[in-house]
Amino acid sequence: MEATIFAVLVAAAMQSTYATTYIVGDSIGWIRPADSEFYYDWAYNKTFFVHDVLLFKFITGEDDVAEVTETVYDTCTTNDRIHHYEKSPVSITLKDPKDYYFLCTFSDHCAGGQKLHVQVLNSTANTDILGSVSTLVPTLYLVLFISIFLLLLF
Ligand SMILES: [Cu+2]
Repeated sequence: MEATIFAVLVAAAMQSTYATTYIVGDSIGWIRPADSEFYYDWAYNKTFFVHDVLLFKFITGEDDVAEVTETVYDTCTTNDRIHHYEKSPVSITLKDPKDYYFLCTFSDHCAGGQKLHVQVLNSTANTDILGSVSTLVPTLYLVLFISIFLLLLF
């Protein structure tokens, strides 16, 4: 029994080391924002790595998600899509270390700022200070879990 709990805790700790799920716009979700810079600001202080997940939450039929090229993102040419997702919620795993561009294809939503650009970094290349800190925190959790486990055992 303890071994099972331990395995689950370790799996949870390992998971947090390798992937983060971001709810796009946090509590605001994915809508035409009041402030056209809203999604730019939302992404600005975040560092995205390969395997992270973007979760777009919106009302199906009122908004949607299209993955597009940089040019389309800049110009809001909303009929030119790489991928198109219409049913909320939309979960997108950032599989490649590259720039991803998303927008909403409904009327003037993109022009109003309902668009998102994220730069995704290779998770094995996060050797900078920020990367070291973000992998250190889950490791501390893992050490904590192991300590609790050993306390329960003996
Ligand atoms: Cu929209």
